[in-house]
Amino acid sequence: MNHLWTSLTDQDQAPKKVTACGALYLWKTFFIGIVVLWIGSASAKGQDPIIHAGTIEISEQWHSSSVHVISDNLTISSTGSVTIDPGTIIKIQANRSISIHGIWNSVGTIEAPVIITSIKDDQYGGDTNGDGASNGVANDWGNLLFEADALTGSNQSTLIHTKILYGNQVFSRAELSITNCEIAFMQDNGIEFRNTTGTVTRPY
Ligand SMILES: [Ca+2]
Repeated sequence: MNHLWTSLTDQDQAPKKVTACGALYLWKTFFIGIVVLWIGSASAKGQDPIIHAGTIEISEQWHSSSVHVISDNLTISSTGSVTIDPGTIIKIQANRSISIHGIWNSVGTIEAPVIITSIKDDQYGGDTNGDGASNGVANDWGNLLFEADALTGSNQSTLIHTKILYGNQVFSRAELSITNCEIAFMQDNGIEFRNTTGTVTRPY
């Protein structure tokens, strides 16, 4: 009978307590891990943007792990190509524009659209401009311009599941394919094609 009362040292009894504590410890670790990941993600999207300006002459892929800020006018040269991952947020400073001579592929999904918006738009990616709560308004930024010498045919630029908000307009002199996109709160025509053909498919 004595061995029943010395169970703290009994190898047959102790593991049950250890297992219970271990499960609790694992759950707490898991929960803390989730919180750390959430804070880390919020920080990455709110305070560590990737800055773009000037001319891009090579192929780049922009990922959704950081907000991308267009701090000054941006040109994609005839040799340049930018491919944008689903869920990527791009914020454009006041009066700045993006001009595309090469390729601009904005490839969102219905679950994770690409967002192209104003630096003041805190709805996406948090308070990137660091001024507290702020909202975008039409004409905050300039134009998304697809220039006449932009690549055509199978290399033409595409906008898929992309939201374009609070600029002046999307203006295209080149072939351009737009599928399942939302272009809203723009100052001028939301989108204008001039001397070219464009394809707009299945708008929201
Ligand atoms: Ca703000």
